Amino acid sequence: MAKVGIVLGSDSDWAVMEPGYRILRDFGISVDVLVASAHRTPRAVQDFVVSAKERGIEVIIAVAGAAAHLPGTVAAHTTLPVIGVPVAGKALSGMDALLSIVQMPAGVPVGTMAIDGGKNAGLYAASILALRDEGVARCLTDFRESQAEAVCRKNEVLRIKTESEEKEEKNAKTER
Ligand code: RP5
Repeated sequence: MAKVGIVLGSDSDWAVMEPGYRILRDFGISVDVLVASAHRTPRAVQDFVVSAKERGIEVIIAVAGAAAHLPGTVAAHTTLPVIGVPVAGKALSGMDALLSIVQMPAGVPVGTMAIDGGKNAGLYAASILALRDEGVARCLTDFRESQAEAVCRKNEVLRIKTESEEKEEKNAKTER
């Protein structure tokens, strides 16, 4: 079974990552979740990451706010693909975390998502797994199709609304 690891710098980061976790579970992907901080519990981070491959994990998502060194630290301990999710903190609205994660020096990459981009992190991890897992690939295609259908429905609702507004305007003018 396809498997992803999620490391959260704090339990307060869960709200950002939960939509991505849901995507992974909906696609039938198993997920190991750990709350562990690069500065508060560095040994726990290391233990989780070093043993990840042998536990079947193929991609790791690391979620952190503020001076977010967690994704880089995770990447330092593994050659598995690491996806970093910057979390919007109070002081700098996530810019601090974004720059900490995205500006990895050459040699140890972290694929960086948008600030609070937990849902895309789940989808991106799924797309990596989809390279070798047909079931995940099918789920991803279905997800894209239903997303496109939802856009079409919204477009139709807006078209009807704007056309009827124009019609009302025309009728009002001819009545004057
Ligand atoms: C970071 O500090 C965490 O990733 C979190 O985003 C932020 C605040 O952590 P808490 O004070 O809520 O535990 O390490």
